[in-house]
Amino acid sequence: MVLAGGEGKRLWPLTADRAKPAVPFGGNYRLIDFVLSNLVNAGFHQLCVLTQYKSHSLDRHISTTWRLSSVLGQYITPVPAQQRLGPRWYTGSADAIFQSLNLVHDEKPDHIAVFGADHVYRMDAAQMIESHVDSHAGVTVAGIRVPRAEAKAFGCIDSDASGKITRFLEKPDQPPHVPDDPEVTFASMGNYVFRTEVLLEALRADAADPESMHDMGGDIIPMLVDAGIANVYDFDDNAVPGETERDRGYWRDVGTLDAYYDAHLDLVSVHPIFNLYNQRWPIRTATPPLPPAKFVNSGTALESIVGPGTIISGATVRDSVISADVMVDDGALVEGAVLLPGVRIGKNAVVRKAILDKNVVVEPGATVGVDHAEDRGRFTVSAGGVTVLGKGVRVE
Ligand code: ADQ
Repeated sequence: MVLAGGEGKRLWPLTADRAKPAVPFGGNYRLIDFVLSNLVNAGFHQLCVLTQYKSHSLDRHISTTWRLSSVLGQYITPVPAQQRLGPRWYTGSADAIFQSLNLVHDEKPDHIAVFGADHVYRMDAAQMIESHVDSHAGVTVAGIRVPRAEAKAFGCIDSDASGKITRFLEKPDQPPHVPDDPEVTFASMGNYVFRTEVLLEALRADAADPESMHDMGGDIIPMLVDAGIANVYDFDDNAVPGETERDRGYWRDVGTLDAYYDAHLDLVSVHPIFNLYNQRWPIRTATPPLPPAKFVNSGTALESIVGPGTIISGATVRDSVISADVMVDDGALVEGAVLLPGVRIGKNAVVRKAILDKNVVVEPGATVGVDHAEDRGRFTVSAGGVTVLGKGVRVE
């Protein structure tokens, strides 16, 4: 089960019109393509994607891009909130699963993997599931070492030498650190594998608890840690075919505009720390039927990714991720920018350190990311100084 109902408030305005897992990423992809690739490449072909918030583009993307063969018993199905247990939306990620248990009863699996949909990474999910089955744990939580300064946003894990989780703190103000480094915290990646009966029992207990927020990380995992049946799977142990020394262990929660922007810059350096070109573990998606990118009138793009259908005419593009069907016109300068499909940059316009959502038009001579004070009055500017324009905005 893939949890894809997140609202992604901190990614506003990119989530004004779509669920967070549907946010475009890396020129060609949407965020959900990463987790689905990690599961499908690992051989798991029966996946339910639980959706809720503004799910239209997510549903469309899954239905059109991720169709598998029903003849072979393979499916990737978006499952919207069905209100089977009463007239209410999912109240939290645990409630999303609780309300969708009919899917589990249909399949009768021994184990259920519950993965988040908001992350950029490569992971062979089969290795985690194998470790879970071998250990006989009730639940196995994927864990990764993160800078302690960032750990407030995560579930924080203490574990013993056998891998048993001894303490789990969801988003604590004072994150604990690993024994050998005060600057590092062992954090939950939001990916879990459960023995089915353990998950069912935990969800029932959670549903009956009036104090619960019905959250996987906040309620279900702490309950199973208290019961002494939770293990951690160390992401350091995961090896993916074709990975390089540099991109091994890469994992980013792109929950904020700055994290989303930085993860894009991770793609465009000469030796990227996340390598999209590893065809032994492809990140799968469908691209629209567009012609190849074209560079005319001495237009250039350096340290950049450029999508199909894009034309760079007499313009300079640097350190940027340019999606499909973008037009950058003569004399324009685009530096450190993430341009989503359909963006138009007019003659002599300047765009710096910015994210431009679909179909944004920057008119000839206009600027974005040049005068921060002016930008703050007109657009969203992130804490890290990235100017962000929502879908279809026209910059005069
Ligand atoms: P968060 O990412 O803050 O922390 P949450 O917002 O619940 O937790 O998102 C987890 C996943 O569930 C996301 O893929 C999201 O799209 C989805 N989701 C959220 N609400 C949903 C709903 N109502 N219906 C369906 N899907 C929903 C979690 C864990 C932490 C862990 C981090 C890692 O709680 O312990 O450290 O993920 O990023």
